[in-house]
Amino acid sequence: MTGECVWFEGIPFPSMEFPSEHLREVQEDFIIKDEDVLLLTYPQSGMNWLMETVCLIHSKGDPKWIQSVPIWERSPWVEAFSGYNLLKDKEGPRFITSHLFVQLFPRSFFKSKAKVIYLIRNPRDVLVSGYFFWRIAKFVKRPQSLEQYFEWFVEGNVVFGSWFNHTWGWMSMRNKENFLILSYEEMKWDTRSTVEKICQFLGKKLEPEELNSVLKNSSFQAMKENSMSNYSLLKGQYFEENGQLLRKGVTGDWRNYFTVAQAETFDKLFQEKMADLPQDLFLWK
Ligand code: PPS
Repeated sequence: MTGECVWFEGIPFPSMEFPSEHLREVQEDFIIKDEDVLLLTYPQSGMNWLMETVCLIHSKGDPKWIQSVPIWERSPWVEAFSGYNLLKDKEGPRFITSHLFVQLFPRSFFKSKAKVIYLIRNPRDVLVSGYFFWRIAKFVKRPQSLEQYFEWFVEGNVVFGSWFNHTWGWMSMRNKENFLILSYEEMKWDTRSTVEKICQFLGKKLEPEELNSVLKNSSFQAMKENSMSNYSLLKGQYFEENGQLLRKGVTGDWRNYFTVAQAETFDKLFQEKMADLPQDLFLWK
C-alpha cells in the first residue's frame, strides 16, 4: 500500500490534501472552540450519514441547506488542507469532521468542552466498504483484490492507519460527558432512536414532523440522489466516473466477501486487539 501516500507520525495519508507540515499545523495551531461539534470516525464507518443527519438536525429537518451546499463544506474535514482553510475563517459554532487518530487531533480540543460524536462500524464491513471505495478513488494506491486489501487492513497498512489503533485511541475518551459513541449498526437498526439520542446529546428539541424530515432526507436513497451529498460533484477529479460512495449501505455485507479462513483470522485478531475494551461497545457481535 505504501508508495502513493505521505507519512505523518507513523500514519499514512493520501498524497494530496495532507502534507505533513499542514498536519503538524492542524495538530498544534488549530483552535477548537467549546461550541464546536466534532464528528469523528475511522474511514468508511458512515461518516457522511452522520454528517447529513447532524446538518438536518441543525436545520430542524429543513433540507434547503443539505440540498444547496456540498457536504464537505457544511462539516469540513479539519485534516484536509481545503477543509482546514474553510474552518479557520468560519464564525460561530462549527461542525468539524475528522478521520484523525486521537494523538494527531488538534491539541486545543483536549482543553475544550466541544461535543464529540464518535461513530464506529463493524470493522469487517469497514474493510469491505473500504476495498470498494479505494478502488474508485484516484488519490491512493488501489488494491488489486479483496485478498490484498484484507492483508493491508489487518496489518494497519492503509491510509489513515489501523482501525484497531484508531478505535482504541478514541475509546479512551468514552467516559467523558462531551463524548457520545454511536455505531453504524444501531443507526441502521433503529435510526429514529439514534437520531433522538443525537438530538439529546446536542441539546436540540425537534417536533415529530421535523424528526420525520431528518429521517427522510438522510436516508440512503435520499443521500444517493442528493448531488450535494453523493460526491458526484467530485467525479472525474477525485473519483472514477462510475464510482459510488453510497454503495450498499447495509450491515453484515462482509459475509458476502470473506472466506471462512479470512473470517477466522479476523475474529482472532479482533479478540487479541480489542479484548480489554467492554465488548458491549461492539453492537454487531
Ligand atoms: S468516508 O469516505 O470515509 O467518509 O465514508 P463514510 O461516509 O464514512 O462511509 C461510507 C459508507 O457509509 C454508507 N452510507 C450510508 N449507509 C446507510 N445510510 C446512509 N444514509 C448512508 N450514507 C452513507 C455508504 O454506503 C458506505 O458503506 P458501504 O457499505 O460501502 O455501502
